[in-house]
Amino acid sequence: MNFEVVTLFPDIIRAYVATGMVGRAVERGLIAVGTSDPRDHAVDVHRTVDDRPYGGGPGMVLKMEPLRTALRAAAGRAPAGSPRVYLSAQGRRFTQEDARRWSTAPGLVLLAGRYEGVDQRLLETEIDDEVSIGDYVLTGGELPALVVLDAVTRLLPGVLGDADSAVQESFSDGLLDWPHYTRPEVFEGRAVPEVLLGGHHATIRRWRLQQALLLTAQRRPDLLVARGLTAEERRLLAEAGIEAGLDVPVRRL
Ligand code: 9D3
Repeated sequence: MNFEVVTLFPDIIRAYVATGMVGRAVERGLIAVGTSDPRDHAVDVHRTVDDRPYGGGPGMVLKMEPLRTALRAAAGRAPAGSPRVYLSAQGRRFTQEDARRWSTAPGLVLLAGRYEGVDQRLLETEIDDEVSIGDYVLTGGELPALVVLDAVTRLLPGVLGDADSAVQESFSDGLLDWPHYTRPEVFEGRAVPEVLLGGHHATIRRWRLQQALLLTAQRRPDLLVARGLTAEERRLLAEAGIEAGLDVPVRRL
């Protein structure tokens, strides 16, 4: 899959995609990541990419021309039919469902905004979708573009190992993860839960599911409502003193 990122700070993108699991995906030819810098497409001597907002007020707005040229250069390197996505604080929330959908696209063109944003006419004529990664204020769209790239990349065939891919299919799908432990068995007086030392598979499985359910009920009850609970899961929660209300529907597998 070919990602093209339009950004005034291509170094941020290059640094991240050289590293870790995404870096491996690049090395193995599973993804390619290009960047396109509007500054390289500015035509005046100062290489101007921004200008003052019509109507006044603070901040600057990314200008039509260098941005459109950079975006079209990026889109031209991506396969036909690659969605063009603008990362912006005004966008709808990016979700795992978007990651899944975009993981089957031929490519993805990501536009990272800076300053107060981009000229509205560019969004109307050149952009297919506009997403935010959450309700906090960042300085630009580069980190969000990397968040999208990262979430999409790990879904591509061959990127995750078999073990990780299998985990995605497991019974705890839609829940927060259970707690993890590794050696030593006791660290500064804190012991690993006894149940994990026994090697009793069914018991461990049950305990992990119960832990995942408890944590999800405490921190993300919205996930439980969205997912529903089987009779066994409801029992595991009740055993730990949490009665899931009628607002948590019955889960049908
Ligand atoms: C007047 C309000 N503006 C500044 C405080 C709005 C504003 C402009 C530019 C707010 C943030 C930004 C820069 N952020 C992004 O480009 C961005 C973003 C974010 O800030 N939070 C979550 N997701 C995203 S995606 C792009």
